[in-house]
Amino acid sequence: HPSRQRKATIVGVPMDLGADRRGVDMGPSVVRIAGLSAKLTELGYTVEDIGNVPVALAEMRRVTDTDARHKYLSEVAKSNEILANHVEAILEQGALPVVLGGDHSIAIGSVAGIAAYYRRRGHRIGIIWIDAHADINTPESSPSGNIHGMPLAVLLGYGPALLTQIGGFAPKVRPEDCAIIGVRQIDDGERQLARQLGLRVYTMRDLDERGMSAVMDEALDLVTRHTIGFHATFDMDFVDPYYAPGVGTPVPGGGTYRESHLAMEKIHDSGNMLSVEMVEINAVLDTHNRTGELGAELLLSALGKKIL
Ligand code: 4U7
Ligand code: MN
Ligand code: MN
Ligand code: MN
Repeated sequence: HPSRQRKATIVGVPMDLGADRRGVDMGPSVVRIAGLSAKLTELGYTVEDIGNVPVALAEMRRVTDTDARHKYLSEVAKSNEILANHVEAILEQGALPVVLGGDHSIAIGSVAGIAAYYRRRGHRIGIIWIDAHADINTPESSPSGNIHGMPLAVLLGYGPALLTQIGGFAPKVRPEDCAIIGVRQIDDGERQLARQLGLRVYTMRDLDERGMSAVMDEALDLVTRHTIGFHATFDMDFVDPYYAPGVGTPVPGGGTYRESHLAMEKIHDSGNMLSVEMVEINAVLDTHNRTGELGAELLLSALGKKIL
């Protein structure tokens, strides 16, 4: 199975055009500085870091695309196209993609690459989406116009064609192959679309009542039932701001340090993870790279690091 891969390739995406808060563009740096590559080597991986995908700078941008319903749409689309091609190439080389964001709009490119690769081989893929938010806004429902609140909708086929059609096909994933874990902030339009699609959304209340272990068992079963495996995307704002202060859209009442690791440990142990992504770490809002270090450690858990 592809997840038994011992080759890992890191790709960074210093994307902040999908979010309001600047500083999330330094996410790839802070996770690298935390020693991700060396620690992966220690775990037994052959590691390659191919550097960062180019991203336009908000300050340099010529203001041509001023539509406030989907800010920086063409720039976000461009970087995601490049990312999708890199991710597909990493899979073709027999390595496991480790994607470092950047804001969550980069999941559009990561999943486009993975979906394209496996579609060619006749497989569906699933997604485990760990996040305080559901990220299923459309330009019509979004209260902010920020694309980092829309990536899951885009991957399900809803939103601007410039994004949904990356790779030349849509949707990238079916609602029944997705699970969202940790939600505690959802907009009206998102709630409506989630219900309409029958999307499996595990809220913080589900985690409180059933525990992370039971929720992950169910979610992992769901996303692998009809698929070859899943992409794991971890939005650092899932974690309670007490442990992860360096995020752009903090929401109180999040996952603990150990719940976050347990989720990643179970993802690894499922044996079905196809690729992994860490997003929304904001270096400007962080203290002593506490959140960057946690991001690197969580990735290591997803890649097989064990206490014993
Ligand atoms: B993240 C929000 F309105 N829903 O769309 C929006 F609350 O990738 C937040 O999960 C989106 O961090 C958060 O702007 C996106 C808002
Ligand atoms: Mn998110
Ligand atoms: Mn979020
Ligand atoms: Mn956020």
